[in-house]
Amino acid sequence: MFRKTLVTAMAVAVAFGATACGGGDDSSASGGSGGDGTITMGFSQVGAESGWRTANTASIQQSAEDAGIELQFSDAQGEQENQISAIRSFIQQRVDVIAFSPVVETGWDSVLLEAQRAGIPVILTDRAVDSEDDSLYETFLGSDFVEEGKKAGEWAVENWGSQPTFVAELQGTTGAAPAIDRQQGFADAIEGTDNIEVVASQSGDFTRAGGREVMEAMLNSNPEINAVYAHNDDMALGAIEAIEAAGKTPGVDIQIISVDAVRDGMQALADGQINFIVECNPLLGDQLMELAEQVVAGEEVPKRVVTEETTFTQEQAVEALPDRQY
Ligand code: GZL
Repeated sequence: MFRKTLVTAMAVAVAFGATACGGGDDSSASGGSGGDGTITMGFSQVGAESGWRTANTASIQQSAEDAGIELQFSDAQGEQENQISAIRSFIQQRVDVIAFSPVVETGWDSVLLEAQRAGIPVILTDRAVDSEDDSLYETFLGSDFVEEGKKAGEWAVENWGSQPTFVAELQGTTGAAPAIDRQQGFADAIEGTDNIEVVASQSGDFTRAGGREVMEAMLNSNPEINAVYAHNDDMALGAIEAIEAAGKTPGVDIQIISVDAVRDGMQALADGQINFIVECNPLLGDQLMELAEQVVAGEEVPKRVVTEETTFTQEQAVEALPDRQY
């Protein structure tokens, strides 16, 4: 009897020890920092919905290679449940660190708690979560989307505020931090400018097709529209197609403000089809890998790392285009 109890107790101790080791401390586990000290990162990406996302993915993959970090990359195709499954898989693989861009703000606490209990640190990149408990992640690396919306609104007040302006707002993905915050920042900035009114506001899901479809519908039901605020360049480019199909000249009959400053957007800006773009920097890879190394080494990191970004007028786009990295 005693022998059986002892064997059982030892089995439990070994099992507990393996679990308590958490992310990659146990070099004998699959995944995780093996004996050679290579860091393994599990990354769950939103999808491939826009030019910005393509540039962001390329930056992360290249930076992981440059840093010698083993990247387990998962494309969620825009579905939150795919991201949650990927994070659970990373936990099972006992990676050293998990990073992801949450497709929407809500619904993350449970899976982030699982990562915390497994001892695996999490880095939020690009988009934020609405968790009350910020111990569930080490840091957020990305843009200040409210500030981006504010920059767009301030340009609108400056350039549209002197005449009656009826704005069609093309929102990003419903529930996504950039969509919520860019709408808020723009609304705050135009508040009190009587001449500017958002007469229609709907999600185009950050895609070119979505921007075109929503713009077509808006023009049919709001013929007075003479301005567009698009939460990203891909939707602005789709709106341009709809505006031209309606026999109007984008950038002239209907002025456009957009966000991102990816190459296709900058080209439309330089060509006069878009009037102003607020930059949103997708090149987060290097900073992400530096943060991952610090976090895995147990170093303190800032809770929020906001990226540098600027704005472009049509003249500035002509100047900047030749040197754009994305
Ligand atoms: C912003 C990012 C947004 C971009 C869109 O950081 O999450 O998602 O503005 C992309 O182009 O689809």
